[in-house]
Amino acid sequence: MPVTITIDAAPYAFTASADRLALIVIDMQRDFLEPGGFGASLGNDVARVRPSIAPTRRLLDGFRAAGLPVFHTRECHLPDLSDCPPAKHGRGPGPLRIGDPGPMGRILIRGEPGADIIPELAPLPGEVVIDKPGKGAFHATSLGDELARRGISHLVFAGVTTEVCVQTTMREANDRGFDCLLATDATDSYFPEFKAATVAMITAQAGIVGWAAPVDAVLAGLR
Ligand code: TIU
Repeated sequence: MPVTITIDAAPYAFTASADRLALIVIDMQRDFLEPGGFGASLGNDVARVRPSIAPTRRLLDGFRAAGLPVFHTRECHLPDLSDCPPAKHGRGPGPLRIGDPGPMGRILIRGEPGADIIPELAPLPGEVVIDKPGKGAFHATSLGDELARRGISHLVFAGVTTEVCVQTTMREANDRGFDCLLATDATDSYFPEFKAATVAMITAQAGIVGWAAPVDAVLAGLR
């Protein structure tokens, strides 16, 4: 019989069968967390999202130690930008746009140094890495199939930014029938007030989108 994992969470306890639970780390890439990348090109202060790195590492270590599956995503585009809608390409203050050369290679392009996951959180062999052209990780990717193939029904989320790619993916997952929990200190926004609002809005209305809990509570549940 698989073990049932119980996590002390808001708005109430999150429970999952251990053989159906996975961690998804969203877009912890140099392009969002280091100067000179996509996040900075949009006018953001990347220092604001770096506090989530250490808690995300602890969460990763906990899932790895428990033998539970880990998925990573990267927001990035094909070198010819064929998967980047003109509406997305045209957004932002400039002068650097998606595909332009920057200090970490071409901005938000697959295979460039900026699109890499930061070294502190590098995927291990066997962990699935999903390259995604959108904010949501289910849109135009194999994520849904990869999760279905493993019988995953419950997801713990970490990553950046809380209200953009993390929340979009949680909402996609929620509509696809997954129970989702956001690890509150393993996610950050360039706008602290947006992070706080996201945590509040996903857990309001009896968990209309899902659950939220700090990394310590998630790790206590895995033990
Ligand atoms: N700009 C911003 O807050 N986020 C993104 O563009 N992508 C992700 O959240 N990964």
